Amino acid sequence: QRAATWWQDEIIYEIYPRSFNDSNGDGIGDLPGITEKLDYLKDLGITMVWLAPIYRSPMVDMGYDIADYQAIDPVFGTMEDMEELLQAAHDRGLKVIMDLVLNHTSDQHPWFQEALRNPSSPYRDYYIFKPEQAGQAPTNWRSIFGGSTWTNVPNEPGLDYFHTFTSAQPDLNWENPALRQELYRIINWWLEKGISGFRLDAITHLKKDQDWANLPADGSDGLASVTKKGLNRPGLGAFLQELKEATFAHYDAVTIGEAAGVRPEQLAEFVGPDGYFSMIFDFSYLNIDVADANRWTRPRNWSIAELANTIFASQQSIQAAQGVFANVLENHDQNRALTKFIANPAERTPAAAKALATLSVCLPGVPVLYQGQELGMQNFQRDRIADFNDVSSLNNYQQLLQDGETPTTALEIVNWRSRDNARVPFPWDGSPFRGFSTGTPWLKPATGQTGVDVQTEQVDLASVLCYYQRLLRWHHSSESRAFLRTSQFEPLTQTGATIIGYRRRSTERSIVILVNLSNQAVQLQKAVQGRLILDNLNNDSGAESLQITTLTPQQSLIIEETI
Ligand code: TEU
Ligand code: CA
Repeated sequence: QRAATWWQDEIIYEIYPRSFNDSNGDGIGDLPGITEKLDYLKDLGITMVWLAPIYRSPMVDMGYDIADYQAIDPVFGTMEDMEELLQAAHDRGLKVIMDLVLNHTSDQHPWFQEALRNPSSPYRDYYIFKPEQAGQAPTNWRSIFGGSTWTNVPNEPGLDYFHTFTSAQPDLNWENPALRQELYRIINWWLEKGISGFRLDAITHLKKDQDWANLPADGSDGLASVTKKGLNRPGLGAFLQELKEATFAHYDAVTIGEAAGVRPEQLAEFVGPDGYFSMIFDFSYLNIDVADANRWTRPRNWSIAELANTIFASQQSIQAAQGVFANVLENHDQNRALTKFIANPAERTPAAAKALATLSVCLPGVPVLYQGQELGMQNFQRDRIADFNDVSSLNNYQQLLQDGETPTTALEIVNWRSRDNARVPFPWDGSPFRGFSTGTPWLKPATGQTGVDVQTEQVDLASVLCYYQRLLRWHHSSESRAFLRTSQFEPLTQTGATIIGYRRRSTERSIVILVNLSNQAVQLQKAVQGRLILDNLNNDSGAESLQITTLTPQQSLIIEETI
């Protein structure tokens, strides 16, 4: 059994600051807006806030393009506002972690600007510059958001710089020790300010294969995904180990790696007791609707059994590695869980949102919620491409048209996948601007989700919000916290095709989680005997012993088994 660490008992909530709460009426959420709402978060039952990037940025990728790692962007406020937020959070017993983008900066960062201005500047070697080959880009790699990974350096014909994401996000050259030391200095500066740790953005992209070799094309654009040469490549571990030793380890900081591409047999190396990070996100089942990793398409068909098996396989590999997962249903890059996991629009009900909550929160690992998930928000349909903001939505729309899709189909696909589904203003109430701002919000609020807002749900015991409160309170209670941290995970296979079930077990206790994601009542193949802890369809959970033989449509149960 691995030793207990403080961060294993946290319940984390991701805030997308731009869309959470606007304190000054400019239509953009900000830090004082977050400070105003800390009591809401405390009441929800979370213990730690993760702030998506708030650094100075031209916002081409909404803050994931950093122009100054040590300054707050003016739209979010000032460094004083940040210090006040930290103080107010700590006063309430809440911790704060920040988002750390180490793979790239903004093209407006002074390092990059200096590298462009002066070819003999040491900052040239902070980034990756390569000559074109007979008018061709140095390699045929496709960036994550579409198009080549190479962009011509202004005023230097024949010379390109490398970017895994948009051309406004030049990649840092991690091969350069001076750059690495500079980043460590910045990280430690933030840790000294009292933040509790970081979520590490795109962290498995740091290492690029140094052969800079072309690949066989994997798309109609003649390019091949950069992930084949720049994701979880040999040599990455040496960077991550050095990073940990130079920074986080000195502060007992919590780290959550956004670590796409980590294979099950690498989990011990990444998140075992001596891993590079405290935990990484388990994204395995968030992409269950994705038909093609290289381009946007309509959702693929999948079954509840497939979802169950994906979750089970993930949990079994993390358990074997003695590692810890950050469990997520949503984040700022994803479509909404209720839309994704419930295929039939008529079944996207509060009950279904609560059943998904049960499924995710009771898994071994640390729950990470995303703003609006606790309200049961859904995707929001837009009928014009102009209503989208996200750079990947706009790029993918153009790519779909180029690939011959009709505008209607392209829009349908973008509506499904768009990251803007998660980025709409947070609904504090049902008014036109959702109580998010007194001014016009930067992004159109979601419509057609009447009653999905804090004001309505706070006073309705049957709401998704009140269920999350009960679930998180139970999770964090002294009765269950240590048990959920230490107990084993066992998939239940004798349930029925549309029930996802698992058991958490120690030598003294056993808790069974049963989740029926379908609209049919389902008979259990084997009855469960025990005390009901939580029923998503019924607010007053009884203490009496029950014999559970059937789950009603969209029901989820947490049962303390009689053993
Ligand atoms: O996303 C990273 C990201 O897009 C990759 O993890 C990608 O999904 C994967 O490597 C493909 O295999 C993060 C942020 O969450 C996102 O908002 C930013 O746009 C992006 O990094 C760039 O900073
Ligand atoms: Ca504002």
